[in-house]
Amino acid sequence: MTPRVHVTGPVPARVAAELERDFALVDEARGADGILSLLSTTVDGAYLDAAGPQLRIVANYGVGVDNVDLDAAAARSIVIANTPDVLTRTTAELAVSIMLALLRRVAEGDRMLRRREAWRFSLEFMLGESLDGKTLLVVGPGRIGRETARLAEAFGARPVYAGRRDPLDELLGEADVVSLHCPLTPETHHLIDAAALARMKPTAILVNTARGPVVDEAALADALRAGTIAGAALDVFEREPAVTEELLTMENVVLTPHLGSATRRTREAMGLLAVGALRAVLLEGRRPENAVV
Ligand code: 8YV
Repeated sequence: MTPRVHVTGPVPARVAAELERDFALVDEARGADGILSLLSTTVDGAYLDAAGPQLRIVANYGVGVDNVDLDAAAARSIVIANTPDVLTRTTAELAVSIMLALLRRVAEGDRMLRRREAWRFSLEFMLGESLDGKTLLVVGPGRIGRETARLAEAFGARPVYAGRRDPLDELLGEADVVSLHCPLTPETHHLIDAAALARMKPTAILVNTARGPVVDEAALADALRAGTIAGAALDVFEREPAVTEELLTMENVVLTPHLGSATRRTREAMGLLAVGALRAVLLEGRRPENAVV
């Protein structure tokens, strides 16, 4: 019998075509043998139980698996797969893009022109900061963090790294740019809180392309208002799709709507990787290379 697969949201046409080739697509999780989940779907024990005991794999359309209860999946012998590697450079590129947009006031300048404000060229007008010579603290030196460091080095930044065993507190005080690349776990929830922000230099900026809840967004708004830090570039938010209202009013804040992996090529590659995991488990009876559980 053709395995039944449920997809929790719209996927690129090419990915849908691949799914249709090998699987019977079903409208609900209940009764599915495999699930292709988007990050907006919470896959917890209750969700897995509602799907039923025939469920064998959940392929998550993303590298982050914080929307999935891995222990609950392991307890039920359900394979969980993710989509690493294919989005590494794309996401690092976005991190450096919003970093530069903030430092060089790209978004601020764009907003000013769109307001049709009077302006004229002058030597002191809208001066920014170069990434050249800056100390870049990469929090979470995994694939995306290291690639972000590599790209930033091309602009003259000096990367330093904070992993699970590194003294984040000290490093925060040295950095000009703090860029977050850690997964969201109970340990990293609100890793950047009021105390962490207070350790940063008043001239430093925070960049987040990881997960919103790694930052205490209310504390960040307070820190930006008080001048505790100089700015923030955010692609992810604590209560997505909501954005803390005050951040929307601040000129020293660059905001993008979770675009880290958002190129057609990358989104297709992620989808094909997820389909490959579904095929491995449901058609070939083997564990996929990109299994995390
Ligand atoms: C995706 C992401 O856009 O991979 C991740 O962890 O956050 C993004 O690349 C998202 O997961 C799509 O569902």
